[in-house]
Amino acid sequence: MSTSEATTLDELVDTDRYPLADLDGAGGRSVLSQARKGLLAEGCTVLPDFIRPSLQRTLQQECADIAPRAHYDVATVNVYNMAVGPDLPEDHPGRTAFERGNAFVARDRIPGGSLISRLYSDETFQRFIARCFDLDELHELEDRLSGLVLNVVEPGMEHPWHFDTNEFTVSMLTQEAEEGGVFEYCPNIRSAQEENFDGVRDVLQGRGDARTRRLLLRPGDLQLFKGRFSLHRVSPVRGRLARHSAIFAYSERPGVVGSVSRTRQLFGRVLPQHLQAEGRAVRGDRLLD
Ligand SMILES: O=C(O)CCC(=O)C(=O)O
Ligand SMILES: [Fe+2]
Repeated sequence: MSTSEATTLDELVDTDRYPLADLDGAGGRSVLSQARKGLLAEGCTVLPDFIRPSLQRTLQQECADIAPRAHYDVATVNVYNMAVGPDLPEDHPGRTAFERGNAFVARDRIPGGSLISRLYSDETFQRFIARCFDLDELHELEDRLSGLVLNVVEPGMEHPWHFDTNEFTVSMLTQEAEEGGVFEYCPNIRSAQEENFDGVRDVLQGRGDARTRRLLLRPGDLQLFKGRFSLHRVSPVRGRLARHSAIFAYSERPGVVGSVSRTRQLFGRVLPQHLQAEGRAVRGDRLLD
């Protein structure tokens, strides 16, 4: 298939293997239980070939076509996205600086008819994701820039170690790097109660191999991940090809809009909705970023 026009969810997703509309049947229950097991134990699960092989080339091409719309701004960051003042202890892992060289295509620059847009907004898909994460409800972000993004990591760049602000993330690789560009993560290295700065410091200083997992992802695989407690990164990309991944952001509460400062950092601009929502943000825990 070369075009995504008029493609139903059944044509897009391998629903023989992943019966999204029949989650209470034997096949659906088995897929859910497998996904929940991975999320519980490791904070991560991968559903290989979620997109049917006949559409994987379209998926790759559609995203490669929009990748030049990414906002580039190599920023110096740390794991916690925190300001580093003179009071911060010398050995605090927040003092380790990285270059965040990945770039995001914002949702308002992703065509509504593309495969990733249609999957993001599909209610059957959303119900499936909610069940995997054991959530009663799940909502698209109200944020018209960050709800759905394409993450572009060009050769020579990396998406360095970090924690996510969101409790859970849904993503899909759409183009592999020739070399490098591996998703690496340290399951549950921190909790809502304990930052574990010693463990985090070990990873940042290259002593975290024993606790680091590396995922082999192919275009069209769906990844569910809990990134609030698991330190993770995309390792430096080598070779000629950029690594592309679609990130589907949802929240448990309706109406979520990103902060002005973070939005400007990621996309180089804000919309009136970000200015209006400023100051109304609610956080569920007191962890650094
Ligand atoms: O692109 C990926 O696979 C990971 C992206 C990520 O960790 C993030 O956007 O927070
Ligand atoms: Fe992340």
